[in-house]
Amino acid sequence: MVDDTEGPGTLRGLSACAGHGPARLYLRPLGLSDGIWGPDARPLAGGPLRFDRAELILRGPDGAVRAAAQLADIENWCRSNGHADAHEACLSAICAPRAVPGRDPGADDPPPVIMGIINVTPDSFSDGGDFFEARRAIDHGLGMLEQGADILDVGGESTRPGADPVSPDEEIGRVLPVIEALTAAGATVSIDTRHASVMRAALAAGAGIINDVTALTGDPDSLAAAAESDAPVVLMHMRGEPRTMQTAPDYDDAPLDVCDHLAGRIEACVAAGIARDRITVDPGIGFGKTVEHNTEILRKLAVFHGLGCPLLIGVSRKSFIGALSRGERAKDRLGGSLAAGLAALSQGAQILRVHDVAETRQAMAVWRAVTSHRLENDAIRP
Ligand code: 7PJ
Repeated sequence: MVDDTEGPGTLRGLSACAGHGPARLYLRPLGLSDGIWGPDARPLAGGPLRFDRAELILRGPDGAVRAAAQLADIENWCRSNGHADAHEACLSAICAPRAVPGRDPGADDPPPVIMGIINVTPDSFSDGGDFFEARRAIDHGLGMLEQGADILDVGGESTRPGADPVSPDEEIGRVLPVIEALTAAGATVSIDTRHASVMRAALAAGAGIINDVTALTGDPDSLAAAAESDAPVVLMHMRGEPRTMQTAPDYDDAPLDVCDHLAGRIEACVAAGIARDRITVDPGIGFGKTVEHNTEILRKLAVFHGLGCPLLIGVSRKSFIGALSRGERAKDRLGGSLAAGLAALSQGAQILRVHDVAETRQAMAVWRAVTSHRLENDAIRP
């Protein structure tokens, strides 16, 4: 067995230790760039990022074995070792174009989608009552639209670690006026909830996307509520539930365990009548994960493209940023939020969920200008 704490090995090394019992196959695209051309280059999610190398991971009952190699060599190895079908299924899922919520399907140079966060939860500094909360949330949302948000994510229940749940009726009372006003202003709104009754009320009020941190497991009626609509659904991974999720979270392999969980939730959704092309996945940074789990998931994020769905990432102001730096408070974590967000985009994440829309737009514009090779390569490409 290759010790996978030592990083990827070679395909030859893999042959020596693979093949003991059934294994699940993953491919993690390496070296993603829009400047890669040539016969072996494959597009990520239809492009413009491409890759010609990957890490092949086989995980069986005894653990995982890994090798980094050129795509053609990986394909040949899989054919000779009984993994041809799994390899073809995973590579096709990674490469297939996909509809991304909040993005114009006709765009040929699609920028990543920015989802602006609107929390309609009581603020300890405010005693102005519900209308004041709603007015403030609406103004905040209109401001984010102006700054370039593509989606506004409205939530009425705090899911921060240790938070107490609120009743669905109270949640509906908080979010409905905000959703109505923002959709009337032309915004694409997602509803951040784990309650079926809130999903139904929000969709009826104009919300166009369901965002559920429990991946439709938080309420026995959620799968039905999503299935009876035709809205895109964001399935986020969470280990445990908000009140207890940060108590000693444990994984065999955080990225792969989260990937397997999301694959299971995609199948449950499809079985419940939610079409696969309506689903977006999210590894749930900060939800039942240590700092090491969060950073490993972000480092290896490209493995999630094998699920065949758009990838949404929420890192904005999360506590791992303070933990990696100087313990800054949430409002002082913009720099780390931008760094983690851009790292996710460079691995092909399609949607970023952020508090600071203007700053994210600016960072993204500069990042695209200095990392994109498209114009240059159009001139020299074979
Ligand atoms: C996320 C979310 C996230 C998705 C929250 C916070 C906590 N929904 N809702 N992904 N986080 N899809 O913003 O710190 O990461 S609430």
